[in-house]
Formats: sequence, structure tokens, C-alpha cells
Amino acid sequence: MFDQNELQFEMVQLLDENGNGDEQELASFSDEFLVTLYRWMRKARVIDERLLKMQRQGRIGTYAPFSGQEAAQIGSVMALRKDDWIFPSYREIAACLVHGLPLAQIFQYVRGRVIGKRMPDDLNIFPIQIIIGAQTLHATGCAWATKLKGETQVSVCYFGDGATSEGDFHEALNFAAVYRVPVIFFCQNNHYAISVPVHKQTASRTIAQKALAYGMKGVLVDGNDALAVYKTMKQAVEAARNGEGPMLIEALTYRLGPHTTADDPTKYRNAEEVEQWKRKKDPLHRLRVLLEKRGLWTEAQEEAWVAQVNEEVTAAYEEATANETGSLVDIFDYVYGKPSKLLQEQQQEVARRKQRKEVK
Ligand SMILES: Cc1ncc(C[n+]2csc(CCOP(=O)(O)OP(=O)(O)O)c2C)c(N)n1
Repeated sequence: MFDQNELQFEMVQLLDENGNGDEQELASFSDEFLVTLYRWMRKARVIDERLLKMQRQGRIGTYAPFSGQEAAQIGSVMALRKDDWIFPSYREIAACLVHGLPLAQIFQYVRGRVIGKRMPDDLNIFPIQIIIGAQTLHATGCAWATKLKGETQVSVCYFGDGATSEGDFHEALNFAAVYRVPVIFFCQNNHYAISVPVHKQTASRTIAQKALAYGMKGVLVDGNDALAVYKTMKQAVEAARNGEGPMLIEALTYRLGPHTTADDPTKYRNAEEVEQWKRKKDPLHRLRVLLEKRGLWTEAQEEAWVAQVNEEVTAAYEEATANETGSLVDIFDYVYGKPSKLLQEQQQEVARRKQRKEVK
């Protein structure tokens, strides 16, 4: 009889909470790589904090912050080739930036501009997905197409723990494994689907173990350890490129902020839990300690880098908002190919309000 308690998924970790790890293993990462990785993570944190403030100032719309998840997103994207495909959800802003999406376009997205969802042709990034889990199927489909065409790109699908409760997730994994397509399912288990804790989403001890039932490899990795994420992803991508089929990676992490700017996390999480993750497990702190030990980073460099990123953010915002055109009336054009009667009526109502200068 199968006993799920016998299933032991050890968590891959290279760097502990104090920036220590197996010396030989850590020595395999070059100074240059570590600095680039840290600079991206610090940059992403600054951008996230600025976006949160800008939402409070009314400059952008509802926003889903990713602070706490930088190691999972950046560590994983850095293991990819530029032409590999990524399938982000609304929380994967850092992943998109590292894969090449300009910051000005992120502003267009968070300001609700249609162009914000239209990915540049030279980037292999699918439009940011809001429907939970839907991108798992798109990723499987894309990977299947790649395989049929004899191309070598790998598809990487990002989603949260909540998405694993959706039917799409199970269909996507099943199909991907049966057809051995080159796709990596990368779950950022940040412990909550809005207010619902992960233990109410699944009775499995881990999300990684779900892979076994589909006949693919599953790995549980410390998602706040950027080096462990990078190494795990590198192995998964190489295996997929070599025709070994899909893999499910569960990166255990924590969202430090609210689900979005529209909710209050104090209603469903206790302060002590959040403090623990903030103080002890911050992914930036852990990597920075290692950098400092190697003499690669100082407080002065940190300050200069933060100041530079802040300037970049301001410039990107100004670029994105300089020539904004369009009106609220236009959004109805993009809901269906052929608009329904109800939508047409709503559009006309908004147009009337626009004439009365009640909306833009
Ligand atoms: C199909 C679908 N159902 C419900 C929602 C509403 N919704 C938005 S975010 C969210 C929770 C998602 O949690 P998770 O998958 O863990 O991702 P996270 O937000 O933590 O990154 C839900 C239920 C949605 N967007 N799509």
C-alpha cells in the first residue's frame, strides 16, 4: 500500500539563512555571477517598493507585489537561454524584467494600457496571465509546438500554489508528461492564494510530489535561496532540452506584502509569521552576506545602486506616460472579437460620461 508519509522530498538548499553553505559548492559560482544576481534582486526589490508607493499615489492601478519572491523568480530566469519561453502571471514582474521586458512597458501594463500586454516581438514572453493556472496549458502547448518543429527552446511556466487547485494545472501536467514536451512547471509556493493557506489547497505534503503521479520528475527547492533555484532550474532546463520531458519544481517562498494592493493581509496572517520571513529568511539578505564575505559588495555600493535604480524607475515612468493616448471607452474593444449587446451599452454609457468629463 502506498503511504504518503514515506515520500521524502528533501529540499534543495545551497545557502542557508545566514549565507553559509558547502564551500566547494559555493566556489562553483563566479564572483561576476553572484554580483549580477544580487544586483538584479536588489533592483527588483526597489522597483516593487516603488510600484507599491505609486499605487498608493494613484499613479498605477491595482498591483500585486512580489517582494520576498526575488530569488525564485530571478534565480530561475537566469538559468534560461534568451530564446526560452516564459509564461508569467501577474506576480512575475521580476522574471519578466530579467528576461528582457523594458521597465517602461511594465508601467504601461500596471497603468492598464493595452500595449502593456502586447509583448515585444523579439521577446519570448507570453502576455501576463491573470486567470489562475490558464498559462500552464499555454506552456504545454508551446512546448509541444517547439518539439514538433524540432526547435530547442524550453518553455517555463510560472504559477502559485493556488493554481495547483485548478483543473488546467492537472491537464497541462498530464499532457506534457505523456508527450514528453520540454516544459518546466515552476510553482512559487508563497503559502497563500490570496487569503487561503496552502494546506487548504492541497492535502499533499508537498506540491513537488504531485509530479510523480503524472510520471515526471518533481523537485522541492528553497525558493529564497537564489543559488539553489538557479542550480535546480539549470538541471531541469538541460534535461528538457535533451528530450527528457517536463519537470515540476516547487520553490518554497513567502510573499512579504499583500496579495494585491486591494487586500489587507493582517486579516489572514499573523504578524509573527511575517516577521520570521522578513527577519530570518529574506532572500536578499542571504545572498548579500555571501557577497560581503567574498568582499564583493559594500554598503556604499548598495546605496549607489539603489539610487541608480530609483532614477531608472522615474525615467521609465516618465517615458511610459509621456505620450499616453486612448480613453476608458477603448477598453471595451478588447473583451471579445465581436462585442455583446451589454458591452456595447456599457461602452456607450462610458462615452456619454466622457463627454460630460466624468471619466477620461
Ligand atoms: C480562474 C480564476 N479564479 C479565481 C481568480 C481570482 N484570483 C486572483 S489571484 C487568486 C489567488 C492565486 O493564488 P496563487 O495561485 O497561489 O498565486 P499567487 O497570487 O500567490 O502568486 C485568485 C483566486 C482568478 N484570477 N482566476
